Amino acid sequence: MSIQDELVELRSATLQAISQAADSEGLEQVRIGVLGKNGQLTGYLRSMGSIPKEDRAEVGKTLNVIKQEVESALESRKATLAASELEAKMQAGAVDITLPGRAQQMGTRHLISGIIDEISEIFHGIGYTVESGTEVETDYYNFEALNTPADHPARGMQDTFYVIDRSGAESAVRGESDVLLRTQTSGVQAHVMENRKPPIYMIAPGKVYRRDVADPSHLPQFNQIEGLVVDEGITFADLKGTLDYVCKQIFGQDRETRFRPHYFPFTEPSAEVDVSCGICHGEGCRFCKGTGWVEVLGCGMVDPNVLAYAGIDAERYSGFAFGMGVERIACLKYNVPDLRMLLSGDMRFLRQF
Ligand code: 2U9
Repeated sequence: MSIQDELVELRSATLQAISQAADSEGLEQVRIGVLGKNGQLTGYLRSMGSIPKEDRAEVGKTLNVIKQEVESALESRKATLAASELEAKMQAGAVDITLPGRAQQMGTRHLISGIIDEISEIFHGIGYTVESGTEVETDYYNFEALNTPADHPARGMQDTFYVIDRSGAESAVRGESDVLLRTQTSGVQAHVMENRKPPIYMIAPGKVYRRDVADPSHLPQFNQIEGLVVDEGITFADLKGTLDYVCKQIFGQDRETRFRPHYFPFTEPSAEVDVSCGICHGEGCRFCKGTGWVEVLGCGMVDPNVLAYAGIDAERYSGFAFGMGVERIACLKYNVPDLRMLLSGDMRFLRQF
């Protein structure tokens, strides 16, 4: 085969490969194979010196014509492929601006916030102030000032999360740190007693933390509303009258209350308060485990030691305190069987309230 025939064959094979290249990448491979450093056409151009002198001009002319043809075919195929690739890309990322937008779901106030507001309103109505404090507290205000020293057995009932101080990490291993996530809001009352003179009529709503595993009746983080009254002449009758009134406001006027003796380190005497079951009205059913009563809060007369810790004259003043779990109150009020449902974030559940 003469060199001219070889070139004619190379020309038609190259132009066919160019027209058949499926994408820019394939086209680039064709270009490299023909015009690249080691390309076929480049090879012929390089070997011009070895072509007999009499044929050189003719072969050179053919090579130049083929080179120009190939270059212009490459250019035009490149433009065609680029346009179709851009089109495909635009199709893939296309946004249909005629589609209706996604409506933003309106949020609602969470049931727990609703109950906190409702109970705060009830206490506000009988002259109580609503106080708040920090969720991180010192061991002193969370336990010690509430008559619960380090070796007190009641500490075990309320194990918590200790906050590690990075600057003194070795001494702040669990149990040695004296900074913790509060297990009760009681520190707020202790701070108020230290900073304000009686009469004190206050509640402290807020988040508390305990080293508990979540189950239908426990959460490692929940909300409490605790209350404290310190004044002259406060008796257990004041405690009973106040909490009976508040329970009726929360659950309904038809609900009875009963006070069962109990133990808390910070109050003496102490009691747990039950309200008559809202399902069976005291008859006994599955909801109240056949007793006719459901437990709603704890309370007691403030231990004189606790008053003394805060610098209050326990001879002159007496007081009562109480505490309730807001999630528990919410579940009792709305017959929710599992505390964890309140944290599920399921809008179908939360919108009901
Ligand atoms: C001071 C003095 C006394 C707070 C009190 C309770 C009773 C109580 C629990 C109910 C369910 C907490 O959410 S719960 O786990 N609380 O029963 N709390 S008296 O007494 C205080 C607080 C502060 C200075």
